This record gives sequence, C-alpha cells and structure tokens, in this order.
Amino acid sequence: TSSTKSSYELVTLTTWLLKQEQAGVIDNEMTIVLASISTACKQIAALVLRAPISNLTGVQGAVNVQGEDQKKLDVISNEVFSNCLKSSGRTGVIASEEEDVPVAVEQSYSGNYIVVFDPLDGSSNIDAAVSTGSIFGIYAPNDECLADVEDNGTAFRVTNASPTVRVQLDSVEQRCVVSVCQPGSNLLAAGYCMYSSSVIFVLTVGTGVYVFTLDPMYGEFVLTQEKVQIPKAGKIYAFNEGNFALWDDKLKRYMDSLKEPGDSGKPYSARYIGSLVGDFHRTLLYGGIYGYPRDKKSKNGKLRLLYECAPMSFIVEQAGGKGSDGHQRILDITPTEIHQRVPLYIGSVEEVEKVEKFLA
Ligand code: P6P
Repeated sequence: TSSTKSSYELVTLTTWLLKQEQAGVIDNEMTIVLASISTACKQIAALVLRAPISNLTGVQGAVNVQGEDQKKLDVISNEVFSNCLKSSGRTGVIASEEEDVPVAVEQSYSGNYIVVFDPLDGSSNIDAAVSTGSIFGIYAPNDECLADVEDNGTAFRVTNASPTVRVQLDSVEQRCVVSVCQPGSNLLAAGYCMYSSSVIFVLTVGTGVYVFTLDPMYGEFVLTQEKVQIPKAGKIYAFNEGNFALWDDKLKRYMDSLKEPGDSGKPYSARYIGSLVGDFHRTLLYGGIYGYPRDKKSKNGKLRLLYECAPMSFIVEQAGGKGSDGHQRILDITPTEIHQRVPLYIGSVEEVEKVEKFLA
C-alpha cells in the first residue's frame, strides 16, 4: 500500500540540508555555512518587513565603495550577513558589495569557505516596499592562493602553476582579493532570498534548484519547489528601456524586434521592477529574459560579476537556463577585481541566444 503523505510531512531547509549532507552532496561545514546564511536572511526579512515602523527606511548618510548612497538597511543587512557568517566559524573569507575589500575571518576554525554576497540588492525599493533580495555564492578555499606567511611576516602567493615561483603579496588584503577572484564555474553553492509577498529562499548546491518559502508561523523555510526548470522560451523581457538611447545599435534592433507581433501575433510583455532578485525569480519561474546591458555611460553595465551575475548564472544554469555577458558564458569569466561589473543577459536559453545573435 502506498504510504499517504501526511500534509504535515513538510521538509524544512534544515532537514533538506541534513539530507544533502547525509547523501554526501555537501559536507557538514557547508551545511553550517548555509544554515547561517538562512538565519541572516530571516533576520533581514524581519527588518525589511517593519522598515517603515522602525524608521529603517531612507539613507544612512554614507556612500559605499560603488559611490552609491548607502541605505540604512544596506549597512544593517551587511552587518547581519557578516556576523552570521563569522559566528558560523566555517567561513574563511567574505566579500560583500558593501565592503571595499574582502575580509579574512579570524573566527574561522574549520571549513574556511569563501562567501561572496550582496546583502540587500535593490535596496532603493525599500521605501516603497517593492521586492528586494540578498544574493550569495560559496567557493571552496582556493588553495592556489593560500598564502604562506614567512616568519618575517611577508606573504607570498604560491600558485599550482609554478610552485617554485613565489609572488610576493603586499598585504592580507591582496591575498584575500586573490582568493576571492574565482570564476563562477568554481561555485559550490549559490542562492538568494527574496523579500516579497512571500519570503523565498532559492538555493542550488549543484544538484538542481530548490525553492523554500518562509513560514512565519514558526520561522522556518519550507521546501515548496524542487528541481525547478526554467521554460526554454518566454515572452517577458526585463530591461530598463530608459537607457535605450545609450545602447549599441545592435541591441536597439534586438529591443525593437521584441515589439513586433511576430508569428504568434503577440509582442513580448515588459516587466521591470528595478530589483534583480524579483525580476530574476519571475524569469526563473515564468521564463523570459532579464538584461542589464553596457551603455555609453556604463561601459561594463551596472551589475557586479562576483556577487550578482555569477551566483545568478549558476542558479539559472542549474535550472536549464543561460547567463551571458552578451558574448560569453558568465561562469567562464574570472574577475580581476572584486567589484568588477559585467553586462548581464540571463534567463531562458532561447531568449538569451536570441539577444546573443543580435549582438554578434
Ligand atoms: P536601474 C539595484 O540597484 C540593481 O542592482 C538591480 O537589483 C536592479 O535590477 C538594477 O540595479 C536596477 O538598475 O539602473 O534600472 O535602476
């Protein structure tokens, strides 16, 4: 007789992580890092939910390394994320959109995972209560860049390529930058938490994309979708067309093509909320494309490779989609500096390949 699944047989994120560990998909250090990230996201969700009440809307009055006005919640979310990761004891280096340089975590005593994150992407939407999100990616310690420090305190980078040649690194800072600047193809895990009508935690550890929804009744993320597959095509596009005049002619021709009815008799629909996590999540589930192209003002576009484009591209590829800079796979690009920007076209395979053809 088939066992009837009781409606209370819910799988929480905690249970799911332990099952992955049991199956040998992740080790117990990674389990702890991911659990600490989910805790940070729950704390940020609570802060976002009550932002107008607790006077956490508006600007902090400072400017971050990107030259952007830091919102109060940008600063707090960054502290929440960093503290959760540091107290997990399994994080070696963290790199945040809100920090100038990567931070070597002294409290780390095992695991030493490298975590890159944007603690609150789209925070300009907070005051209007529009969706925002946290984005993260996790790399294994990159032993190529484990610097061995001579007793005189001088650090060297020993690379596999040439164990004999020792490149002198000036500072811990540079060592951390080197260990963090890895291509997205090295990612072991990536995910985001979207703060919207529901709080949605999306995660991949390389075995497909899993979606968890926060149950506020008891503060746990509950598995609501597994092995998500993005539709191969989708007639929804998410671009800021306000930049149209600044785009390359090839891109303008692509954009115009979306407005022709075509054989289906219907043009594409435009959906753009100015928050990558919200626009991406809709694209992942409904199909279509999100794009942030380069333009005459921003030569490399606006989005950052390390903690926005690479984690999202790992997720979309795990769901059968594509993440491109218009010409090459995002996951093949090795960052040369942690806040490096790249153009991003991400979503359904057919839609990304369509724009790549126009841009060729
Ligand atoms: P624009 C938010 O600042 C962000 O990084 C993404 O979340 C969002 O998709 C994009 O920038 C919005 O930028 O120039 O269209 O306002």
